Amino acid sequence: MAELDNLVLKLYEVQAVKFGTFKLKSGITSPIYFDLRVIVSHPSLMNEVSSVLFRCAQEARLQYGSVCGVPYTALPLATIVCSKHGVPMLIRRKESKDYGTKKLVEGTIHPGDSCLIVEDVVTSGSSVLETAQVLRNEGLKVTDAVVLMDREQGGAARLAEEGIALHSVITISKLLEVLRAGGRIDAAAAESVHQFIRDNNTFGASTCGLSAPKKPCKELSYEARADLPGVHPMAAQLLRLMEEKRSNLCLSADVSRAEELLQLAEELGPLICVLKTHVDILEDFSVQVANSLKDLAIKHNFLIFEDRKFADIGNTVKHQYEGGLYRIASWAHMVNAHAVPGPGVVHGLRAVGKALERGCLLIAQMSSRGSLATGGYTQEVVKMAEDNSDFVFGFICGSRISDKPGFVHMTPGVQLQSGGDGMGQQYSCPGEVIGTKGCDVIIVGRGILAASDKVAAAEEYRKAGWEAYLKRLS
Ligand code: S5P
Repeated sequence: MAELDNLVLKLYEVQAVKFGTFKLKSGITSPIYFDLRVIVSHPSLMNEVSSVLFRCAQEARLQYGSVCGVPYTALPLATIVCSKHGVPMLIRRKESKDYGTKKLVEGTIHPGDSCLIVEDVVTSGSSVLETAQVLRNEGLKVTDAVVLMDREQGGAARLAEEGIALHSVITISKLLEVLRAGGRIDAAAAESVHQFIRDNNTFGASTCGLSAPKKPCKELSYEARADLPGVHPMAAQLLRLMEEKRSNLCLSADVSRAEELLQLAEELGPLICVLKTHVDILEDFSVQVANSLKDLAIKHNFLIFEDRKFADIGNTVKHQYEGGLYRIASWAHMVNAHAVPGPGVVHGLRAVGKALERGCLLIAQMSSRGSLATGGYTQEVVKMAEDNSDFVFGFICGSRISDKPGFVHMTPGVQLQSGGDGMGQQYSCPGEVIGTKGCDVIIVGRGILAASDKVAAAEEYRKAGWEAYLKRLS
């Protein structure tokens, strides 16, 4: 115990932990700040931290075939652990190389082996999860992570929900206790940090408490997510209206005549959160049709999503979005884009849509058999969304691919019975998409359009999607 106390004091001495007023990346002001990066300048401290991390894994009797440090701070720590104890190491790249093999993980991968994750500080658990996801995509098992400092803000619960046990060397409560006893901070500073931790739990504040819970905490409701700071206005609006209408159903209104489209919007509007169009399927599109659709969106409180899947260079998509016959930007609240062209596609769309308060979804995965949008590609799409989160507010995907609560996950390929359509489309049921896969919105086309009573079918999907969401919350 004394050894750990000593380590805490040393971390304080080298300013790896600081007290004051700090503006975090999220915009929140924090009374405490960790910067474990500084320890690379203190070799003996590096060795000490690596030793306690290794011991933590030993004490938990963890079995693993390799170790991977979360880039970048934990990378040298993992290196020391592996070098000292003869454990094979894997390196996760943050960005895949633009050339060559495009590997996201360097080192020899033995699919099926367990890989232990090493991290310096855990707050929400998102960095550990990102690394775990990349390793899991390579076929590795990830069940445990060791961390020097658990900020006790919900990370352990979030990770537990994803099947990862978090083993921490020090908790923030312990750190405060030691610094207080050692006279480094006063009671007021300690209390303000305690208060901050209580107020900023990233994962179901009420049930998490101050210490890492054994059971996963409740996940955030759509409404709670809408209220989080920094959430894109389009995501906030959508999440709020979903809660209001008790609907996470998006109707894919893939019809060929405007009259049919408007009739669907009128009759099914009250049951849906989003109406998705492919206006280039319409035989008789006109600006008047778009205006009528806009009126119905206001009347029934839903958002319009033109599923154009932009996939060209920025300058071209800018014109496709703004002009031509369809003038999509003038009536669609949201559009989607493939990430294939690189970030330019988002920049082109943003040049038109940002001022109009529009939003964009990136296609990270597809429901069709043999889709190439998997693994490293999907990871890169998530990164592109994070880098452009002033315009991108979510994904078209088949499972939850980002744990950032501001991103909305919308999933096509949904019917009450799983199966396919003989042309590559693959269907999952609402319970699986919302409950098991953790997505937010089900996109349903033929499941509703082919029914003789479309209103009754839409209500059935709405209910199934909503009940799966409520179950997930509980
Ligand atoms: O991966 C995808 C992405 C999309 S947006 N798979 C899809 O099926 N979609 C769209 O969702 C597709 O273009 C269609 O409009 C809708 C699914 O329709 P359904 O009739 O198969 O439910």
